[in-house]
Amino acid sequence: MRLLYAPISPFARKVRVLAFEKGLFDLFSLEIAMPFQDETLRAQNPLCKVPALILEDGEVIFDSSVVADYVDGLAEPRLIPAQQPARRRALTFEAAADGMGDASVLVVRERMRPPEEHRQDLFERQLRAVNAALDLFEAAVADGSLSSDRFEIGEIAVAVQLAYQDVRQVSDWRTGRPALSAWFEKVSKRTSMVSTHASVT
Ligand SMILES: N[C@@H](CCC(=O)N[C@@H](CS)C(=O)NCC(=O)O)C(=O)O
Repeated sequence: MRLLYAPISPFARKVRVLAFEKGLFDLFSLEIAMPFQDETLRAQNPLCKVPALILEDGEVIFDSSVVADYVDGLAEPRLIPAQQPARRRALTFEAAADGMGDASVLVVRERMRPPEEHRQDLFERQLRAVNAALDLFEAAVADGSLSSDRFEIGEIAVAVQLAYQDVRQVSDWRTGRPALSAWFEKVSKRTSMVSTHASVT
């Protein structure tokens, strides 16, 4: 299987971390694709986004939650819980983390635009989404619904998006969020996180 990814993409990293945690990392041949520079990716994924997974028979699957679900089904232990309510709670954390990532990518792109083209209203709306998601995660760590004793899809999705906040300096997310900061400190030491870390050069 070929996993098209970008080194700093948090969405692609979610899949890489999940595969690593399941011991399936070696199943993938990793291929870098740069969605904003390389339109050839569109032949695989019409949205021209990473990650995209190309199966042995040429079938292509995306987006990251679909790829994660496919990879999770390949072997035990399942990191997407099968039973409710654990399943819906984990998937809701994944959705909140992915949505925070979508908003963060827009914040980063908006900052790259010349000041005269800046859309302050759009920018602030995305930052409100980022901050509200971060507040949700802070509360979830504090009440134990995000755990450092397990590292399932919800935890993985949140961890990779927090790392992206740092890599792209999207927000000063640690301020006022002590539980989330301590949680991230702990989970980012996992081998799956360390070995998939990438920085902007
Ligand atoms: N919802 C998608 C989001 C993926 C995504 O936005 N990936 C970024 C890289 S971090 C990308 O490829 N962006 C290209 C674009 O937006 O045109 C998923 O979960 O896979």
